[in-house]
Amino acid sequence: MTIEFTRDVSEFTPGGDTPWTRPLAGDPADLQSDFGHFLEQVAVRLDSRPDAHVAHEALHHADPMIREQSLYQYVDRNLPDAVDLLAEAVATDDNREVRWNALWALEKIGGARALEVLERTVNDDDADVGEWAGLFASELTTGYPTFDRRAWVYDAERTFDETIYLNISCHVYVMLDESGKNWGKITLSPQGLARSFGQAHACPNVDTRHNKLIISKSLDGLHDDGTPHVENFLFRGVTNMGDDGHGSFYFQSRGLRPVFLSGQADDDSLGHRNEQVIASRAGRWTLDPRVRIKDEAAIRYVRGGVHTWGYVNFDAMKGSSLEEILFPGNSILGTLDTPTGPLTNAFITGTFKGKLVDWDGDGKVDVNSLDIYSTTNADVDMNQDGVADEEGIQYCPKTGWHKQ
Ligand SMILES: [Ca+2]
Ligand SMILES: [Ca+2]
Repeated sequence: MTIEFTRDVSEFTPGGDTPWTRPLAGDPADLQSDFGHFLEQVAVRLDSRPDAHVAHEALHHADPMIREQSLYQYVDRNLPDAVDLLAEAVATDDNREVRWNALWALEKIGGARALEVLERTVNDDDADVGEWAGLFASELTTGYPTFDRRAWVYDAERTFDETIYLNISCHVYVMLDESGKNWGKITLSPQGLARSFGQAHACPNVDTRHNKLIISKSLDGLHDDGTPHVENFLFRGVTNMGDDGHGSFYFQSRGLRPVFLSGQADDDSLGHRNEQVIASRAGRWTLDPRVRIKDEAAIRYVRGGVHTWGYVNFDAMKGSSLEEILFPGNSILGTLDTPTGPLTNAFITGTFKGKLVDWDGDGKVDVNSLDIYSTTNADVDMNQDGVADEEGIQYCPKTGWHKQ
């Protein structure tokens, strides 16, 4: 079908490399307003390893983070045998996080072959790997998660009713120059992101969870004394409980934190500026009526999307290998609407999934056993006694950023 216009409209039609590729699909304002999708069309992958090298490292690299990164890189390249590579990692890797994040990558690919691998892993020897497999298979076929029926353990003495370990998978689109035309892409698997940004935990308390949530991030390997680097975020928002047992939520966070001009956490060599950094998160959690906290059902699982901005010191990364780039603290969150906004050069967009896990291998799901260095107001609390180390300080105070 050709539409004939009576006047020349060429000046209004899109040009360049991104033509409208879905005729009759609907309104482009609905379908093409995702900034990440625009960047995806122009960005070049900064991981330049040959495909065969990526596949080899996915199965054989000594560092589980690099194995997982390689799996996610392979998937991002849309290679036809990605399902087979993921299936082999699920079957052979000895790191449980690599295995369950490989299962998640299979869910992202979708389709009958991926579903078959998920379904055959449901009764895995590692109950959490098996539960993830069943959960992803259920989501692929129904949109809803399923859970197994293990016993569970809850510690009433801890600050948070639940400590949910978040697997976050994201793409980081880095502006390569001032032209606005050239973007690079770094795909981060959950362990890759945790290595550089820190491991995130969602920490709901039953009585406040519909409107308030602490996300606490801890990063190992950054401090010489072995203590973790901690960043906490106080999110507030709303939760829709219209679908029984499932809460869909939208939360925002704004907190004072240092933007280190080095682009690296706790590296004050180039100075820092203290800014209100914002973030938002939206998604859905699911209750398990079997797991009870204070007479309420526990959140057994959460999933959602996240996008934020960051500052990557790209000059320091040029010519570096993956191992050299993904070191603790080598990327920080930034924000657009502040005096340091012009430094912000990386759009971070991704998804997260977290469920309750048996961390100590006793066969019981651990509801709130993970160490979380935060008060219920997101202040840093390194001795986990519920009292802020310094009132109002949500970001690791080790550098003294809050006093300068
Ligand atoms: Ca346990
Ligand atoms: Ca304390």
